[in-house]
Amino acid sequence: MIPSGWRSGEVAVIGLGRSGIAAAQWLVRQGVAVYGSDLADTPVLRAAAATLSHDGVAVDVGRHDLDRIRRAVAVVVSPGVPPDAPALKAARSARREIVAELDLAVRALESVRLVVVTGTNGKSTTTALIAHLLQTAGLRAEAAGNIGRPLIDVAREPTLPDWIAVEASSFQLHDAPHLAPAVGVVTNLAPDHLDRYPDAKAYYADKRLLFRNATADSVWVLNGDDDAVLALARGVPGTRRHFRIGAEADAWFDRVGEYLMVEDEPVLRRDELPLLGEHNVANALAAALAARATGVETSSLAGGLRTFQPLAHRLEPVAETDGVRWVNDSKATNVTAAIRAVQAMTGPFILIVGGHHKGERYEPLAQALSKHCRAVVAYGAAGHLVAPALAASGAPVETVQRFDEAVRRAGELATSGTTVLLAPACASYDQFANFEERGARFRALVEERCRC
Ligand code: UMA
Repeated sequence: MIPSGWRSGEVAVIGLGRSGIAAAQWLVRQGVAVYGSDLADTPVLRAAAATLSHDGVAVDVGRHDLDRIRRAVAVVVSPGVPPDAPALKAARSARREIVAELDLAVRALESVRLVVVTGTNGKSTTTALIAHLLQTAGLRAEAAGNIGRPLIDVAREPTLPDWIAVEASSFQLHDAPHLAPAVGVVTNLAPDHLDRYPDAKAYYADKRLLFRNATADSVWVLNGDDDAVLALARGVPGTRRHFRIGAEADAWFDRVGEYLMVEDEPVLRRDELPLLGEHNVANALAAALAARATGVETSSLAGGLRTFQPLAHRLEPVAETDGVRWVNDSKATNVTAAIRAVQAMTGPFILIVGGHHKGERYEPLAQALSKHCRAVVAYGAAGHLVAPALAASGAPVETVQRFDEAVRRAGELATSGTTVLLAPACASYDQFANFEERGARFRALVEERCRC
């Protein structure tokens, strides 16, 4: 569980977001002395600091005490803290062990089997769907990790589940040396987070850490249509299961018969899967194979797939006003995800893009804009970069500064029968704390329109 050396001094927790808070609280409950710190100083962090102090954690907000971090017996890092952050440089220079909150959790949850999902897009939906399929089959299963609930939170429950579907980001995989999934899933790979990685190769290298403890007993569920995924898993021990769209595989989508096929059996008609877009069919197939690898019978898959509720902020239909459908894909924080969202549009739509630029090029999104795209509204810090790139598609493009203005303008442009799609292709940080806050604002603005 906790390395014995950790009790001989103080463990430093870097970053006091959800992961840092949960990790610090778990450690103090185990009788470990904890120093938690966060470089930012906001009212939310101050409130968190007060709670942590009350729990017995020594806390700093607005600074990291680098000497104290150098003296720590170990360092637990939040995913949002980049490896070159001064706090981590200090820890490294003092040869301190640095682990992710995810790694701490893995050690605490030794008895629980893990299905770990990584990839660039579709991780959260696939993770939630795996947990749902396992629960529907009567297994005690939960979803945690990058999906929003720190994994260490699960360790605090009085009764542990049998299985956890864990969404793991590249940031988390970077510092998780003990992670050893029974089943691992890679949904797809495309360049992302280029504001943190020097190039896509470095980003993929962190993704490959999913396999670091692979054995002959491991099962890997891989996207058979994605060469980068297949290359990532090359040479890794274990059993490989593939999912594909339109071509036969262990699980595949029969486009002609419109059926989701698992191990040669038709398990579900496409129109029974309550998710928009073909990429979500791929996610469902991945989840079905992962569930099979945990022992779920094929006969119980259909019930689970049919009853799954789309996650908030992921191609989530929010409302319909005056014949205009509003779809929230605030989680489409990179170009590939935004392309998937526009490809899921089968009729006329207005696209809202923009936010915090992460270093990607937007031309591929322009190429993916179909004839259905009636207009684009680009907003925020990235607006002036996105707008010219998308104008090349021939669709009319308008640029505004504030997010609220973008939603209002999209509403003015939309006529009956049109969808307003929020698929920003950018992070939210220029105007929001995270993509959830942006999606919630979108919903609130749409609901205000409904009341008018
Ligand atoms: N900070 C420092 N010092 C530094 C740099 C940052 O103290 O030098 C602080 C920041 O001020 C911040 C904290 O460190 O307060 C970082 O927190 P965090 O961003 O890791 O926040 P958490 O609330 O712990 O959220 C993290 C994940 N966030 C990121 O990876 C950026 C959440 O994923 C995840 O749900 C949560 O842990 C629980 O596991 C979000 C995300 O955007 C959804 N993930 C990326 C993605 O999906 O694309 C990877």
